[in-house]
Amino acid sequence: MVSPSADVNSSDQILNKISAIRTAHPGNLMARHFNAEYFNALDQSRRDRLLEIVRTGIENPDSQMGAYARHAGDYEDFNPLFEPMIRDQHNIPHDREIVQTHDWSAATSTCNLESINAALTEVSMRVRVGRNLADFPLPGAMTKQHRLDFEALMIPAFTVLQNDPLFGGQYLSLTPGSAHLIEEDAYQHRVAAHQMFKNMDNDPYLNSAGISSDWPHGRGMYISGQQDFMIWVGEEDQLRIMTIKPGGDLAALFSRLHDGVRKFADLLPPFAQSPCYGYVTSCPTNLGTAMRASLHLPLPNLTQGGKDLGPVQEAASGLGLAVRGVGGEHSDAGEGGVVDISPRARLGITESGVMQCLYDGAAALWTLENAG
Ligand code: DAR
Repeated sequence: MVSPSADVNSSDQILNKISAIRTAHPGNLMARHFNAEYFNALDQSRRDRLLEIVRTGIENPDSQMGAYARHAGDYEDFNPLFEPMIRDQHNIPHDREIVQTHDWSAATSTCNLESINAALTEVSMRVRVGRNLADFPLPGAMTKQHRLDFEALMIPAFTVLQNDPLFGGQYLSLTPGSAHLIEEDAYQHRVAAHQMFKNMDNDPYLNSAGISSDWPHGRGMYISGQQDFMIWVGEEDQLRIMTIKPGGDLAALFSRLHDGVRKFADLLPPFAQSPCYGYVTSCPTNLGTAMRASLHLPLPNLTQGGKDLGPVQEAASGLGLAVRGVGGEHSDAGEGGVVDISPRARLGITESGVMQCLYDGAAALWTLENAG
């Protein structure tokens, strides 16, 4: 891509490229909402900053969002770029104020998949939140030293967790030379077990955004002894805090995450939060609660035995759900048509609302699956 600090002609080249992407890839929300007049009115310094934010969506035209924030203030500094994209992604109409409130209270209620069907007792369930410290740049703009300093800042907090009766565990670092270094074979085993994140160097979207730079320095994972509570360090957000377990009791899963997030947050400096966008994350898709809650549901009829996700994605969209394969983004359905379903909205909805949307969506898809 043309280097940011180029002259007006290269700006025209960039604008023409974005216009071509808008036509060829209508799902690229950055290209869909990019405003040439707004861009041309910026001074060179802010044009350069903005072009780094959207570099991923230009270099990867098939992007869903096509932009990652690089500093917590980017969402306010470049709101004319971000707001239309955020409203589109989170389905927030222009006449509704964007405001984020937090409510985990339903996590103390009953929300058990067994109420949908007695067979749903060993469902793979996962819920995670992204968090970034206000004192550091977001991962796309972190230097190698930032990444090492951030990881070093987490170690004392992990030491406290290790001695906690409910969250005791260990920290496994990928940083060469770390006292907590995990060997390559053990790391690959943890990736295969869906506990640790994959080598970020293999993700072109993250590469373009600088989020995967200096891999694997400053990356690692804290995992509880029960293997059901994990904290990723240095992935797409500085922190991804998650609970994962088979079962059906969604409320218990959420409640454990809430307890873990509060306990860990009390050990750290403040998280980056936006007045209207809630918890600040690298990707606009994760703003607000910064929560992704998902479960794996066997839907062999709706997916033609896992061969075609199209029909179930269409049905799920009407329920406010996204559907993907069981191996993460851009993956295929698992054996027997098992798919990963999760609420799309994360902003303008509370944590309890996310859990309820997931439960109600799973019930509706289960009914559709078994209607024939
Ligand atoms: N691949 C990027 C991000 C899409 C949403 N998923 C995240 N944030 N992991 C894209 O714009 O397609």
